[in-house]
Amino acid sequence: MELNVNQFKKDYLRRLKAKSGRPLEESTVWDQYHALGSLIKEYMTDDWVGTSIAYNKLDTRQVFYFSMEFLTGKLLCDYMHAMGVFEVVEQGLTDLGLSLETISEAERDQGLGNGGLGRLAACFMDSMASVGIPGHGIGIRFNFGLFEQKIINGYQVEFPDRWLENRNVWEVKMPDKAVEVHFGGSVRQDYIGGRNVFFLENTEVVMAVPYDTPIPGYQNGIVNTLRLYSAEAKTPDFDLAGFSRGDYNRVFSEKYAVEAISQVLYPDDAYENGRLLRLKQEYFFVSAGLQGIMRSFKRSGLPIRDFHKYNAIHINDTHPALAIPELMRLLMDIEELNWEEAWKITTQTISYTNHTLLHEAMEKWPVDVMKSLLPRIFMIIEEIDRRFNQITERLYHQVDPRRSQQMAIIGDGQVRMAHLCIVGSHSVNGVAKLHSELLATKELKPFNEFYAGKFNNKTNGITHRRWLLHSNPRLSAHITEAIGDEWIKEPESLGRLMKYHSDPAYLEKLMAIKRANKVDFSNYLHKTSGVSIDPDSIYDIQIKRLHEYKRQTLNILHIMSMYLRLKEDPDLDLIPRTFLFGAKAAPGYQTAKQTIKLINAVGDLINADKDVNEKLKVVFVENYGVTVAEHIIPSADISEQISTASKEASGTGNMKLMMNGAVTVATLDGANIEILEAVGKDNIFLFGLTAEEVYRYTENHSYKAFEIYQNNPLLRRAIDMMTDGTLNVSPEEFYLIRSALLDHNDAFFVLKDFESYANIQKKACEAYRDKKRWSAMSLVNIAKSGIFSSDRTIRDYNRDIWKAPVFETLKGSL
Ligand code: GLG
Repeated sequence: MELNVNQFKKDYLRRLKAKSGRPLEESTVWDQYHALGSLIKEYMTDDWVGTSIAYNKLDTRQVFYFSMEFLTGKLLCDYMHAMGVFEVVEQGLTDLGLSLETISEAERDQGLGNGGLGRLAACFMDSMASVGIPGHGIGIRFNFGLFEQKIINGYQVEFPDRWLENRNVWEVKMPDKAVEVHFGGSVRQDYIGGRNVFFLENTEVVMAVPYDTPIPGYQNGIVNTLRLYSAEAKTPDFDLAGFSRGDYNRVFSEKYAVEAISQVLYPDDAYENGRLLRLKQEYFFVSAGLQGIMRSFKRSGLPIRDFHKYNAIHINDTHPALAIPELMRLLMDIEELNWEEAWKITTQTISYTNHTLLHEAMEKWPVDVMKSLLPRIFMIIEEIDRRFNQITERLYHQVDPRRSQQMAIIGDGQVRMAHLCIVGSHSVNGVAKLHSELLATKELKPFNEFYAGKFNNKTNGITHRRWLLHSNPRLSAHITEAIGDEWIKEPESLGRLMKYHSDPAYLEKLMAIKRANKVDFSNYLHKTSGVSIDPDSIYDIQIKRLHEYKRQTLNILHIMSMYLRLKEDPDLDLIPRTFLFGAKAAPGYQTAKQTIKLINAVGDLINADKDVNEKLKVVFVENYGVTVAEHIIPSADISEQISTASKEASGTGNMKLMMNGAVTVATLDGANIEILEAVGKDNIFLFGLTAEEVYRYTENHSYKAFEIYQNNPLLRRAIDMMTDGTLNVSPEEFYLIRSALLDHNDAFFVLKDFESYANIQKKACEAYRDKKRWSAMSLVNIAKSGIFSSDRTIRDYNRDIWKAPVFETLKGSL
């Protein structure tokens, strides 16, 4: 948009006064933030309204991305970049004696997600708008996002994330678009006008009230919408008669029970905890979202039989799986279509992404729970299952009689949500080549054989605008100086940087930028936690959720072994290295929590020991999340992507780090494999078992972890360090970690991969010594990262699955 500094200052001062009731001199940082946010939102309003009018007017096919999680982070600076007003606003604020940096710190992270899955949804929102696809998000407006993590005495302690405490400037409440969602009750069946009709009776009614947040595309005038639903009790707020009789508890407990639905995000990543409230959350937003879509579709006057031609609904993992029976319900019970018509529309509307092969993450709901919470929905699932079984029975009963049971949606007293998603959608995709291949050839093989062509791959991506353009301004400027700014819209043109591959001046500047970013991060860390780190050491970074399969344990055991070697030989020629960890553990995941304590205990030992602390430092960065990541990633030298092969579906942190010039230490897992393909084997450090080997060891039970423990003295000493008193803790402190490795035969092959990990770490350090070589490696990583932009991912989804139109701009369509 067109905006000059003077106009901005005028607008801003007026807005600040109106919002805070105070003049500039007396305003607080929060007042300043709030005024700025609301002004930026207002600047966006014309485009926002215009976009939705244009989509309606053009009767365009639209995409709705249903996701339990949207891990958005802060929005202010992102939005200013998207609108092309960043410099003007920054200048205007400086003129007024304010600092944009300070003001943007006042914004709370929108942390409505656990990790990769939720962050992916947020990247997709940005890319859909920027690429010009009519695509919107549908989810839940949790009052509390993912918990805030504090490290107290080395332990993770969780505190509620009160992100809405001071209101949210970006959202707009839409009470007129509220819909009712029904739980419980019973189904009455009637035969009217020659057809079976179903009525839900005596249900508990919850109001789903949408809050809309604008999602601006990058300087294209397109503004899509993220719609998050909040649960409210149906008016009146409370029963006044009961209240006056003094029956406060009952009156309020009903209201709280209803509102509990959108109260908190479950803090489990890649793990299903099976709570009833969770199932309520799932149905709540899916039903509300579909009713909203249906309502506006009907307003358009288009025939209901064409629903799938105008709406593509994507479900992010199985959490929104109930979209399938719910859409069937709306089409049959409300729109009066018959089963076959409704089924055709539903399956052609819905597509599904699988994000994990871990069995503990596969959602299953007990039949009796589903039946009593959602009786009509359960009936529909049963019918889908019955019809599907009929076909598989007929096909397989002779060749493989067990197969149709294996493929059933309902089995062993449970509803298997992944099966429901596969049967009820027209596309099933994995999130990286290896993952999609394992889905099709192993985990979901019978389905892949049954549905030829339904399974496909869509390798994940990240928005290079947030993760490079905004969070690494120095590097962005250096890139633009060399190859122009086309990469912002066409990230694959980052490839042109390859011509600087052997240009000493360019590479030197690249390293100077890395150094400056490392100084920035060390200042940030010092300011936020009091810890000092040395920008001349290697920053070796593992940032992601804490999970056994991600193997933070491998990293810390290797650090312990380095410590032991250094103690023995203090003159060991090591380049000083700072190991940084950032990770939240699910509050109920004890092994993961012990790993946090272990990292901190090892850090306490090493950082205080003068024999080693010139060369080694271990830091656990508190409360890892989107904003912390934006500070760390530009400073990274080494990116640790060391999951057990076959366990990490894709990973997306790996992409963010390479894009910022970090070199990856990687197993052949998830998207690491595609990073390898992109950069070539000389620009990545590979180690460890392959997925095939992991499967083989698991299947033939030939792996013996204890033997490795016995035969590798250094590793044994590192493991024993957990219990022998070297660390300042009781011998039981790390009981679960030790027992997982030794008593339970190390399910994630930490011991098996230890030696090759230690070797590759040595190689990485040698490479780092050679500054020229390292800077060239770093450059290749940046240059080849364009394919990991979520713009590419979104274009792939749209080309193969959604098939929505792509608009360069909507200007002129009104
Ligand atoms: C999952 C997977 C990650 C993946 C992400 C996004 O575990 O490997 O990158 O989704 O597809 N639960 C997750 O974060």
